[in-house]
Amino acid sequence: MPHSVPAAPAPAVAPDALLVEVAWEVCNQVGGIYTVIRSKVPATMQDWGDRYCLLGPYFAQQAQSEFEPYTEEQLAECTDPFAGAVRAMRAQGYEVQLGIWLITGRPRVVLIDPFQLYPRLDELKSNLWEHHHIPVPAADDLLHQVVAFGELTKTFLAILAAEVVPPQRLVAHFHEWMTGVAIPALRREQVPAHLVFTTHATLLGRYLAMNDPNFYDHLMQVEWQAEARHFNIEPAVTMERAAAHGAHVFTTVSELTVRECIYLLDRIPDAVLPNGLNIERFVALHEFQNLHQQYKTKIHEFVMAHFFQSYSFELDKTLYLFTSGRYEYHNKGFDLTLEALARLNYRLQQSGLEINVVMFFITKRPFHSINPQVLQSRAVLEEVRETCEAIERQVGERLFYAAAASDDNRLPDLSTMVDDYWRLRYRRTLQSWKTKALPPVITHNLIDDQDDDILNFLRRSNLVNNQHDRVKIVYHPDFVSPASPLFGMEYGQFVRGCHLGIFPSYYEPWGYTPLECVARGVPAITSDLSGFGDYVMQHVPKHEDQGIFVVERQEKSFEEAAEQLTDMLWEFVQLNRRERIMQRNNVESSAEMFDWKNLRVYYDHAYQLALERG
Ligand code: G6P
Ligand code: 1S3
Repeated sequence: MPHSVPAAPAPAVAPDALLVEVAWEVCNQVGGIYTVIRSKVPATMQDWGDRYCLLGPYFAQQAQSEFEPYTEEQLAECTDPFAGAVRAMRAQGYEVQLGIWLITGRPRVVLIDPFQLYPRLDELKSNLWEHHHIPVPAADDLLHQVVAFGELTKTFLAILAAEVVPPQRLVAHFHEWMTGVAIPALRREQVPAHLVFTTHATLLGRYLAMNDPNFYDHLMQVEWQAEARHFNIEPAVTMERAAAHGAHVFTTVSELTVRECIYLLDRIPDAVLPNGLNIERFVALHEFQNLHQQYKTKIHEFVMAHFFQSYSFELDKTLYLFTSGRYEYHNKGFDLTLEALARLNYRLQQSGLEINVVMFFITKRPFHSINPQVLQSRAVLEEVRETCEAIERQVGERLFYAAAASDDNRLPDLSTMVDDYWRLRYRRTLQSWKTKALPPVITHNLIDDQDDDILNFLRRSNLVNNQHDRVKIVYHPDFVSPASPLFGMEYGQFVRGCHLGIFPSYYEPWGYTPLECVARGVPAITSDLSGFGDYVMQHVPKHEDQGIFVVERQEKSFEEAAEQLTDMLWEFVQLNRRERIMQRNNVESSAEMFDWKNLRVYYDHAYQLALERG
């Protein structure tokens, strides 16, 4: 049975309130915040409907595919305050667009081009310094866009607030420092809006975690300004701090990030807003299991092309494991995953268990091209398939004729039914395909092959796809997409085709990747240093029975965590098919507790608090 969400029932958020959610990733996919905003829309619209609007920067190329602007007539006819504010802002000479974000829920969005304020950058930057002590250097384009967009956001909200007729009130919710820079100015100018600021990861926390192996032990002693200067991120960190301090309600995404906020931003968050997904479940349970089988078959095709050129193994006894995410070797726990895989390889070799594991690393690294050998192998395997299909057709037709014409009912020798042409072509194609070289551990030619941490680990530990290795590696330094000639599928389809996702992060404010597995009925490993894992530990009793496994890294050494992860993998590979199917059923049924329909309540609590405070 799915667990219920451990939150109090949603308070009725003031029905007279308007809500504007401001994020850099509205109609502009950069990373995890896009997923938060986009997936939350249907649940938010359900309650806020016409009282809800999103606000983001206008970047023509990104907006092109996701944004449908209102025509002049539509804008003129619209009677709500958002349209009123857009018209008023246009009347002041600004370029600002109102339209629909073409995603599930079809919310209204206002997009504003930051570049229009570039002529005023000097003035805006000197105001930021004078009023809020935020330094902005001369040549940093992202900071310039942020500063310009901050000013435009402030202008829009000030106009909108003026349109709001009491008792109607305005809540503005800002995500991340890039939009939060508007907050101090809104407070200074006493714009009557109730301000919520959410940080999804502190900037300094991310840098420190990447560079200090004992980040969590040292967190309490960090001198934020000295460290921010050290990493050359003082302006952005100052903006983040100003937003955190200026908001009526300050929030973050997990208990783990709360600690960072306290020590690096010097404000205790008022609330934690965990991330959810828009969980869409099939009416028939077997439907998602069928999809697993369907996409696993596509992964089989990749695996045959990649490995069988050198040697073969039984696909029916092969498990597909994967990890994915931004290339942060230590933060994302790639180091721990590799260590555990090497140990698993050894255990499998010793055990006599017949299972093989293929482990995929899906991440993004600069590369020259796909390795031509990998592409070539895929192409030749296609030719093998075509040859087999031609032979199948020929044998089929001849067998049919022979069957009809025969006067006994014995099956004729099928091999006599294949022409020499096809026999020769069959042999030649296979001959040209087979090789003695080992299957490459990486699918692309990296620009920096020598210093790549994943490759260096594989070389050091000789985990290089030897025939006797029971754990094989495929490092794919690019996103999986339907356009990719190797996989030719959506990331979500790839996830469905796999058996287990491995995400034992060292630093992860929330971490969507394991949740994306759970939503598709694929079991996942996370860690107690990821917001999601920490949430699961606290709120989901017996989560292992639901196929969600949490590696303990908070109190444990790397060595201990590696052994625990190895044990988890070892147990997983020993499950039989029936057990895996049952486990997937449990995983899928537990996904519901992470649906925004349940988790949105945390946001509403925060808005209620902002209305009480502002
Ligand atoms: C799904 C399908 C089954 C298939 C199974 C394979 O459950 O509905 O027909 O046998 O997947 O599971 P496995 O864990 O071996 O990939
Ligand atoms: C952040 O994105 P990231 O991958 O840079 O925000 C995400 C959404 O809240 C969160 O899931 C992730 O852990 C953070 O790191």
